[in-house]
Amino acid sequence: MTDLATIAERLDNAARTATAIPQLAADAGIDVDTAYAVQEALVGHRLARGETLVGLKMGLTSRAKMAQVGVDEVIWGRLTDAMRVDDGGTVTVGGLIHPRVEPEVAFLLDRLPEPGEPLADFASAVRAVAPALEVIDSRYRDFTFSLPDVIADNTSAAAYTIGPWQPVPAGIDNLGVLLEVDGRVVQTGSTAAILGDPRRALTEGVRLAGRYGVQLRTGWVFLAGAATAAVPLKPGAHVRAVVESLGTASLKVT
Ligand code: 0L1
Ligand code: MG
Repeated sequence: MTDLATIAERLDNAARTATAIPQLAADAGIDVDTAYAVQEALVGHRLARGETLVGLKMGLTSRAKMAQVGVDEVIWGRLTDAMRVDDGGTVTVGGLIHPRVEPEVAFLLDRLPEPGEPLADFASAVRAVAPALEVIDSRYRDFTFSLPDVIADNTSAAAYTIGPWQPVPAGIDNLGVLLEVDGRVVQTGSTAAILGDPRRALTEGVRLAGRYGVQLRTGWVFLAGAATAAVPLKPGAHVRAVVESLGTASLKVT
């Protein structure tokens, strides 16, 4: 049996050296709850290096994503300031293993939502909404993992870009979403793919974070999840998420 600290260290090393590792959870007998403890220890390495926790992300919030990775449960991970790439900024794939990118919706939290609060009240908990891109990069070989493995690996979080913040529109449950690479549409979807309504990702995030003792904070970013499957990120590419009524978020790849 490998202890949690050792697993967190191996995942941290894998990310820092951009080296894929074998899955760890099955051999170590790690269940979902324990995997979240590994995730906390893993992100603890980043915080010890001076990074700051700035938000949460939801993962596997769409059927397309669940099917893509063969897992059928919503998961959450932690975002730090160092993962953020300016809108229009650059991601270097050399520091990543096998990165993929996906279009998302981001919330800027205002007041702290209560677990169990009705969906309709959440508009008042959110200061602004934005189109976003998330770069994910599993630290596991072949981008293959079990549910506890991917949770321990901070849900594959690597980088994210937020487009211009917008006032919360009346409805965000069925906005068209495009993912473009070099001006060509490579994925199409709708915000409805995010648990039927991206606000539901927030209610789920509040519930799950509360279960694991994490309290969301005013000013935190919340990535609600992908509206389409993720696509591989290749050097030289210009990637853009277009979300109807919200605008665009983009990044370049070197
Ligand atoms: O953000 C996500 O939906 C990713 C969750 C982890 C699964 C994956 O790496 O695709
Ligand atoms: Mg994502």
